[in-house]
Amino acid sequence: MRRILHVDMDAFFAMIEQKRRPALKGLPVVVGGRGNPASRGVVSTASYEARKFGIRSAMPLRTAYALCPRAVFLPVDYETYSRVSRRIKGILREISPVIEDVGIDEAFLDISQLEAPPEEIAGRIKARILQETGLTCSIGIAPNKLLAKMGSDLRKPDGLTILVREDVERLIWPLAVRKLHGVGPKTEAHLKAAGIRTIGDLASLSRERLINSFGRSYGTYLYAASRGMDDSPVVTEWEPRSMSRETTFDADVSDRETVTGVLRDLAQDVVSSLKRGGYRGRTVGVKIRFGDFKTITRAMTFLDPSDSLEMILEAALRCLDRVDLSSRSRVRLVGIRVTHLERADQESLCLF
Ligand code: TTP
Ligand code: MG
Repeated sequence: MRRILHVDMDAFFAMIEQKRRPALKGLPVVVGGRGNPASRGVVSTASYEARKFGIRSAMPLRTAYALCPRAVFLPVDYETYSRVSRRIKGILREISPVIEDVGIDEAFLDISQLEAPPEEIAGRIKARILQETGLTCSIGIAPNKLLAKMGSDLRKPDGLTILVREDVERLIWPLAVRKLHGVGPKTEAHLKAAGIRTIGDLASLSRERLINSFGRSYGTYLYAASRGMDDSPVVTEWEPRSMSRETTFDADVSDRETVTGVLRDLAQDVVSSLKRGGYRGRTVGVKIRFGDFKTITRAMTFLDPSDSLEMILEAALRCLDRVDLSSRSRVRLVGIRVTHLERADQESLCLF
């Protein structure tokens, strides 16, 4: 059975602001737009204190102000939040490389292959995020993504919910249909008209009835999802397709020595990047741009992917040999590109 973990940060933007301005701790904080409640814009995040006044994400700032005039309104500082987000994803990646990044403050991890018990893994994640960012998160662990995400939402903030199949009836069925991933306001209204309010109500409908009302694909989805069934995989990040480096000379050059020397440095750089990411490349290409902007590329492919500086440099120099440097104007730019990348650990990633 798979073990999937979903992490979702608590009141993400607001907590970051409260962390860096300790005077805001315990106060209603609203992050949104340019932070001016009299201007247009909507609430991105409301701190838990602000939520007590009924303030919610996506609400106009003006409405939020009407609900709680003494709340502290702050502009969205996306750059800082993204930086914190990257730091958190870095921590998660260390726990399991099988990670699906689903938003600025959430991610799925497949922890099926880890030996430690789920409580311990969750505890480790919470402790490291708190230690490195000062923030709390909520975690759900379940046999699939659907239930893991619902789990992380069940006990916020700083929650941990471990769900097994048998919990679906007791913990998931009483929830409003809207809490089911993929059920939007339209479906909710449609179901409500038929007297279907909870996920349990939905699960009482036959597959045929759901397919009749919602079509084969969505109907089948609702049938499975209302029973807590989901076999969608954790999709790891997109892999880079290539790694490249290039240099434009201050003044165009004509001698082969200089071009070769620069190509050597660029190859060294690109090989360091490959090694850092754990990649090997199958194809090496060289780009030469002349003073008249005419650009020539040459490439060569290995039998087996490589991250060896020696092999990649040699391939680059052989590509360079196939460029006639004497016939044209002087060289303006030289570049190297390694493509058809493969990752050393890719095989093991494909196993689950
Ligand atoms: P959420 O995880 O939905 O919300 P949250 O982290 O603020 O609060 P919770 O404790 O309930 O998880 O969204 C994460 C961030 O994404 C949120 O801090 C701000 C941003 N966001 C918006 O900008 N607009 C929106 O409508 C929502 C829902 C989120
Ligand atoms: Mg969140």
